[in-house]
Amino acid sequence: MSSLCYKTAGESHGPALIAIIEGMPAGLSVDRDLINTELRRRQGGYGRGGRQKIETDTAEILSGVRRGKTIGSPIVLEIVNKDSRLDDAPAVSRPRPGHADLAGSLKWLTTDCRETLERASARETAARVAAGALTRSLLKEFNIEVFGYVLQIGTAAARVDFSRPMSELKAARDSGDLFKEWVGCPDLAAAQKMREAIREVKERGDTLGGLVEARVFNCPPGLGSCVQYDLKLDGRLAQAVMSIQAFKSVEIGMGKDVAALPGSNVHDEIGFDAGKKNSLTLGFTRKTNNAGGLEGGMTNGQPIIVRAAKKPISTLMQPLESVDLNTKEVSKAAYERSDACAVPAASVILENVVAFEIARAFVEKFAGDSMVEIRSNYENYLSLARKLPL
Ligand code: EPS
Repeated sequence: MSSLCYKTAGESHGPALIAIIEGMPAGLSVDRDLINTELRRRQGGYGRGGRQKIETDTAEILSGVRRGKTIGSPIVLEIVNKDSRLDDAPAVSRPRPGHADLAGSLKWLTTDCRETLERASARETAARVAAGALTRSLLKEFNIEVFGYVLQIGTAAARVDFSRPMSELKAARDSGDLFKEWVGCPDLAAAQKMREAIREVKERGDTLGGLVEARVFNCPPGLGSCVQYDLKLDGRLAQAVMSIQAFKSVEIGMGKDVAALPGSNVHDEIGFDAGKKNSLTLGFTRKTNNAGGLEGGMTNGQPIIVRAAKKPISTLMQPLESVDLNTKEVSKAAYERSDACAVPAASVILENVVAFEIARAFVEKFAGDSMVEIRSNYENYLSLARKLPL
């Protein structure tokens, strides 16, 4: 049995985007509507450009699923591009500062940035969202919930009370027309300020970034490992999240704020409540969750908290200074149709990228070829953990 992993393929204006997922256990009912709902959410958000009016992203399942259930073989998901014109797309010789244009042209020894930008484009995240959303069918079987949202756009910042019921938080986060006003923030007053901030930059022909956060609830302890650097779940999450197009930082829990505080204000004191022994915390209580659910690269039964910063989109309507790669003359960077702000979409991407990494660690810990085997290993582990000391 291979470990759970995926690759994507496809160019922004090629015929399709593809995700190939390996290592999904057999016998999992695949919720295709869930995948398509996530793809639709990724397309939305106030500040998106013209491309999303052309595309209606849906995933076709080309392999690995029979009668709605996985059969253990590789799963191929295909998202067809309606705006498919790769061979006809014009050459781009004036690299956009901040885009992959210049670095890619130097790497592949070309003066046509198109060769790089088509694959570097954030359109690829549709395939990543599809792969992540597929694993949510597995996570749902174990009641694991991932909630992604927008924490900040420009300087407009949200305050979110996570003691509110998840259904309320979701309803608030998802309020507003997906393609007109949605910003993906459950703090409605902050959401209004975010919309204003986006409108303002858009009018100036500029772009805006922000902060997105994902929280994972009902994750059992023991996922990830401290024994090797590449098994640490915080490290894996950081790699997966940092690789999302335009992301510039990743934090777990309290993140960079740990640097300024003494240990007594950072670490989460441990208690025990026998009445909670049957929960996923196994009865261990924490007064705070500054660690963001991960200690030593392993889950500790508390919610996992991952936060990331996305830079403003690098395609500007009022382009920055650049150099023509053919003439070496200074000139304004190229302008391609683009978004003024894609932070709401980034929260959906983060949510599903995090989901994939949690599912990967879950399948590793409770390894089995079928869902029946995985469930049995999961239940057996929890029953042993509740009996500690053995
Ligand atoms: C992108 C450029 C734009 C964005 C694209 C990312 O594409 P186009 O050139 O076709 O207008 O819309 O994002 C998506 C297409 C998407 O689905 O998220 C870029 O250069 O990164």
